[in-house]
Amino acid sequence: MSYQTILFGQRDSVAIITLNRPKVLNACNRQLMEELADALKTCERDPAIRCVLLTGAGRAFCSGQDLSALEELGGHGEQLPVAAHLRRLYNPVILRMRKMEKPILAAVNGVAAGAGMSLALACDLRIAAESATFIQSFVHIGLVPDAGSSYFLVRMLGLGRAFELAVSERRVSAQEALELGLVNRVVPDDRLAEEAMTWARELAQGPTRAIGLTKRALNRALLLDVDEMLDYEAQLQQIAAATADSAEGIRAFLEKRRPNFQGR
Ligand code: LHQ
Repeated sequence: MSYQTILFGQRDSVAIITLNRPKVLNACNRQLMEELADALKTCERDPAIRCVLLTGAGRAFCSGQDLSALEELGGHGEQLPVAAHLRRLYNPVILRMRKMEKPILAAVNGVAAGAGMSLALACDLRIAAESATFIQSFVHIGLVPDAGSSYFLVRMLGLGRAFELAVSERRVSAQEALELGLVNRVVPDDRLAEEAMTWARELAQGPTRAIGLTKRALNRALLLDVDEMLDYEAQLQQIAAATADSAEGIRAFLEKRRPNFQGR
C-alpha cells in the first residue's frame, strides 16, 4: 500500500510512522486512520521491525479527528454515526497499538489534541519536545473522551486528575505532562528527533520478545487480582525463558560482555 497521509520509513530495525497532514495539524481523516492501521499491521508482522516510532510532520503531533471531514462519516447532526466511525477506524488502531508485542515510542513534536492525544497515550513511551502541549479537546466541542483517552487517563493520573483534565479547556505543557507522568522525557525542540531515534534504536536492540511479553503483562496487571497475576507472570516467564535472547542474555552475563539480542 502506498501512503498519502502518513510517511513510513525504516532505520536500524525502527519503523518510523509520521502523521503527515501538516496543514491541518495532522488531523485524522478516514484515509489517515486506514493508512495508520495498515502501517501498524506491517510493523506487527515484520520481524525485522523491533520498535515503532510515531511522530507528526510540521508543528503538531496530531489534532485529533478532522472536524472538516465529518461528512466522511455519512449522516449529520443527531444521525452522525460517530460510534460506528470510532469502532471502524479508531478502536482497531488503538487495540493494535496496545496488543503489538513491540515497543511503541511517541515523539510528541507539538500539540496532541483530542484523539491525537489518545494516540500518544496509546504508545508505550512518550518523549516530548519542550514546546509540545496536550489537550483533551473533546469537551470543547461537547464530546466525551474517545479512542482510549478515558481508559489511559484514569490509569495514568488517577480519578481526580483525569476528570479535571478531561473536562477542562486547559493545554497541558510538556513540563507539566512530565510531572503528571503523562510523558517519560522532555527534551529541547531541536533535540527531539535525534533523542527519540536514539531511544528507539536502544529499544530495537533489546530482547524484543521479552519486551513484548512485558507489555502483555502490564496490560493484564491493570485488570487481574494479585494471585491471578502471579500465575500469569509465571506463564509469561516460561515463554520468555525459552527465547534465544534469554539464553544470550544469561550467556553474556556469565561471559561479562554486553548481550547481542536478535529479537527472537
Ligand atoms: C484542523 C483541526 C482539526 C480540522 C486544526 N480538524 N482542521 C470526534 C468526533 C467524531 C468521531 C471520532 O472522534 C472524535 C475524536 C476527536 O478527536 S474530537 C477532537 C477533535 N479535535 C479538536 O477539537 C481540536 C481542534 N483544533 C484545535 O483546537 C486547535 O487547532 C489546536 C488547539 C489543536 C491548535 O491550535 P493552533 O495552534 O492555534 O492552530 P490552529 O487552530 O490555527 O490550526 C491550524 C490549522 O489546522 C487551521 O486551519 P487554517 O486553514 O485556519 O490554517 C485549523 O482549522 C486546522 N485544524 N485542528 N481537528
